[in-house]
Amino acid sequence: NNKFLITMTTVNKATPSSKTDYTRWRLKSERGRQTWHYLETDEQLAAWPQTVYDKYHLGIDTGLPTLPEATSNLEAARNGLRFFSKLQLPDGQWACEYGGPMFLLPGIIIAHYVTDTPIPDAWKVEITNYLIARAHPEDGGWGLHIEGESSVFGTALNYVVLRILGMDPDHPVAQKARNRLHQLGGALGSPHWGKFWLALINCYGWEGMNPVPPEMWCLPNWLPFHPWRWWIHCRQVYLAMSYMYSLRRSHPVNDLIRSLREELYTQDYASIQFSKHRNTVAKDDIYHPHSPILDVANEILTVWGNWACPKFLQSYARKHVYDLICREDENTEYCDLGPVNNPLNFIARFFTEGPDSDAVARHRETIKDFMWMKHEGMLANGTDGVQTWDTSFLIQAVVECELTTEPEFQDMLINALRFLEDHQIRENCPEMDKCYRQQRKGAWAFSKRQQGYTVSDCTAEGLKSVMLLQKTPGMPQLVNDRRCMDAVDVMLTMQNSDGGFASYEPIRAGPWLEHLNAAEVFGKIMVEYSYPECTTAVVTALALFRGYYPDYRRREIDETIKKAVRFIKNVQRPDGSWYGAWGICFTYAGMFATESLALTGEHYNNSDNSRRACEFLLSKQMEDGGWGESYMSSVKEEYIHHKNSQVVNTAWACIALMNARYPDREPIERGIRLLRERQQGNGEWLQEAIEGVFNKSCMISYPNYKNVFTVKALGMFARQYEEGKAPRH
Ligand code: LAN
Repeated sequence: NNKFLITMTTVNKATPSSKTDYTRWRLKSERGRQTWHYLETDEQLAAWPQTVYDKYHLGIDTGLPTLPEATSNLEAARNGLRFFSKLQLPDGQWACEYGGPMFLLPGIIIAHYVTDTPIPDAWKVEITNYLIARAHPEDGGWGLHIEGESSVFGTALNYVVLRILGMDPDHPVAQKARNRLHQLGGALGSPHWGKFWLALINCYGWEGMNPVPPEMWCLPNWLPFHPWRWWIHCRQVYLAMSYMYSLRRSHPVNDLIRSLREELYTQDYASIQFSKHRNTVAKDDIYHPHSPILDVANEILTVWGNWACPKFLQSYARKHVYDLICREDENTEYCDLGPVNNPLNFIARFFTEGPDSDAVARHRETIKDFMWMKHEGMLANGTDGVQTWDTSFLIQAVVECELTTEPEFQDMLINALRFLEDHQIRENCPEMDKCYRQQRKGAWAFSKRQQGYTVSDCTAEGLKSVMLLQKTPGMPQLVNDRRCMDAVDVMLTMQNSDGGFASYEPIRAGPWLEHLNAAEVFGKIMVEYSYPECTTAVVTALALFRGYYPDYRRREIDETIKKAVRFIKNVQRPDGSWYGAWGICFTYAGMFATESLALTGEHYNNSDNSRRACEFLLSKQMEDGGWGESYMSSVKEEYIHHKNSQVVNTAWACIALMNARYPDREPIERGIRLLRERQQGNGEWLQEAIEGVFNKSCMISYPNYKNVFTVKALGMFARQYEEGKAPRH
């Protein structure tokens, strides 16, 4: 196939594979919708030149110049921004890889397979390359996430992906992965979601899956365990899953499936009695074991589904669930909440409305938004991007550096502001109560407006960034007062009774619902929780807003802030730390929590909480002056050092100490020096260990952090500790 430059590359040291021509890949971002394109003809190539950001993400030399060596910390921050400004896309945001989880690609590829959606050849080559590059270097399997140990979930599903994409079962990579899978006991030990995907492609029996009855959506809303109260990611995944579980429809058997049925198991497929394996889960896969209550519920619901559920109720429930699936598609312009429910909804619509329906055509487009191309190949991102989130942090880093009026950064900032303006959500979902949606008019989502899901801290960071920039002389005023107030209105609907803020919605049910957590591989997935990170983002946004608009809902804002700071104090651990749910881990949460304390004037010299926070962080500083946290901190809920210091953890820890106005500059300066030493000549920082996490067990990359929080830390240090300026709080 001469479409690809077939170069023999050595991926993962051992295995030669083909590679596409990297000079032909282009990243396009239209109003936040980011997609990768492989240009096949020379005319296309001539019309669409490769940019610096394309090259950067593909690992091609960008040719960016070495900058004059920084002679001060502020100049180093400037250099960082000079570099980072080159990665901004024309629509104003900083698209980047958002990989890590290894269970997303299988859903996307299986959705293509089941719906007969062609997979572009260039994708096939590069997804294969990615999976080869990311196979466990010793045993050849895949885990829950890129840094994890091989599991049945990761290995069985990614093996299926390789086979769908055309890899021969005798290929050494396939052989090695299969051996690993068999060592782990074979695909029978897949966790619940794995069993589901395998059942869809007819490589597992539906009767071997613990039930996901759609009828639960017909229960009265006041019931404390009604699915509308679950955490949105859990509820939207199980929503679509329940529909397909109820249909029990699988892809017709063909040669590939016949072959997979033999490859995935250690026993003869025909001999497997799937109904006996509902609870068979490989021990290495289990993070959250079943509770006895869940086991009992599963037994009852199996009987219910097989024999007791009246037909009329079943078909009523299916219709109801399908209506919710369609609403989800429409409310999100077919982006859907994330990369698990997007392919699920796609398949549900395909099964129900057929291959030529409008819904299927739209899904065939939006599913592309999750794909990302990098030097290792093509992967699935954890969301349809990090657009709003990372754009907000960049703006705030520039604000901390007090460089918002610098002429050389004007275009970048105005473009970033335009992006945030464009991506503020302007309308609530139609009939939002019927689809159990949170108020969203005025909110920002994590990725883009089209996706349309309010996130408490994305709204807060978006609002802060807009307000801060719009107060800068010379900046256009794009978001008017009313729209800032709308954002505040949304946040004020979201405080929990403990004073904290959760992610997408206020808590709708108690943590006891984790007893019904059936996913096996994730912890804390059933309901919302209050998080110090989200809480800090909201209170700092409210406080900033209160400064600009002192009369708007003043009493409520004052109350909200007071209660929220109390929450932050309440969840501080005895050792002075906070557990971070979304970044790794205690350094991340420490950065936020100390900012909340600073907001109410609590610093090292006048607050016990602040002092304990500093002491905790200082006790973790490494020999070289940096901080480095292993992702095992998140898993084990205790601080675990990475073997090396990390620029991102170092920046977070330094920011935390500066938030607390830690009086001795020496330890902070050592951290700052480390950031300086690791900065490259062109202003960038290089990728180190993975930065983010969700559901305690799954890691996720935030590659922009290394270029943003470093700049912020340098700027804060320069302004506050070197120039002696008052901090913003
Ligand atoms: C994210 C990414 C962003 C993150 C922050 C804004 C950082 C956080 O402060 C609030 C929660 C949020 C929005 C978040 C929630 C869970 C997400 C969407 C993710 C970690 C990215 C991927 C993850 C999602 C659940 C992945 C799909 C997996 C399932 C278990 C359905």
